Amino acid sequence: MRFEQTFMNFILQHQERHNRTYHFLILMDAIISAAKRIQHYYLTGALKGNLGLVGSVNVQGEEVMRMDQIAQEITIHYLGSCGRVIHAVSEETKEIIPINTEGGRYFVYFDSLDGSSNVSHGLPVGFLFGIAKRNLDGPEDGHLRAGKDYRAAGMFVIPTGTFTLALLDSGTWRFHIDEIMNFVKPIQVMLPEDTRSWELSFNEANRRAFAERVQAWIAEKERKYAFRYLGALAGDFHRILSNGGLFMYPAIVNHPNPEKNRPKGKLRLMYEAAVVAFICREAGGDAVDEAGTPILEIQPEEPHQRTALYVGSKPLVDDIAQILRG
Ligand code: FDP
Repeated sequence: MRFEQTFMNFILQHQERHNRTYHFLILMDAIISAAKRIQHYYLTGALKGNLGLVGSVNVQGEEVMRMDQIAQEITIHYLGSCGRVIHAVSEETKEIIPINTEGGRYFVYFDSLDGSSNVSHGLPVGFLFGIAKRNLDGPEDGHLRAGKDYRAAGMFVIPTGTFTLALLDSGTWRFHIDEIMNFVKPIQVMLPEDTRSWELSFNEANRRAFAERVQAWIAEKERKYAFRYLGALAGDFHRILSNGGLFMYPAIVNHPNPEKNRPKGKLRLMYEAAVVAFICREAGGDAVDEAGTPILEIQPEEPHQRTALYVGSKPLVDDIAQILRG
């Protein structure tokens, strides 16, 4: 019989090789448990027509909880019970969520159901998370960490069953869910250098609302690369990691209805942009914002801060960054 290496075994070996404690392993066990439970909910919900659309009512006549609220409740439960998390920042909750403020060791920034427009179709959504660590050598002030201070970042594509995890200075790894719901078979992911498979991923409907210099850059590249867009960051970024190219959600500055402009971009820095930027850097890529500033360098001023995002193969990020910096 052939047994694939499990995620837990992989992470155990990683911790032992680096002479680290098991605290991180315990935290990862909690995150994996949450992801599996969300995956189960998503699959069975699709089957029963119970995916939790706003205001919908299930077959028992009860109001259905929205899938993103379910995912949030599941995640907070596991983060709380593992005893290793000081506080969390989540897309679903306005304030920072205190969890184990005395004994906790890690900060977790997450969006446990990203890409909500795909929910009603049962199409892929993401669970994105970044992990930072408290200051163990002195007083901890609990401040929000920039992406460069994350220790790990990961994303599950649900219900596809893939899990990608980047560990600080140790690469980006991809796992697949097996028949008994274990994530197995670590494969190191590096962005391909061969430009023939590269793709551009962005919402084409927004194109004319981007800054002119961004529109001109796209016009120059469009003959060279295919466009792909699923509308869920984890799924779109998963493709870019495998095929190379660039995912972007630029600032919206030229919308015909100026009220719909988003000069700061749409995506959230702490649990979307910095997560994929961290994963991308460990896979040999890079990420910048609308000013060409590296995403991982941005110090968050508030938990739900938005940013424009350009993330992917380094030559393309360098190219657009030069234009963005003017
Ligand atoms: P959604 O609004 O459906 O939750 O930040 C959320 C996100 O999805 C990303 O997952 C996705 O990449 C992007 O927004 C899609 O936005 P558009 O629908 O504007 O393209």
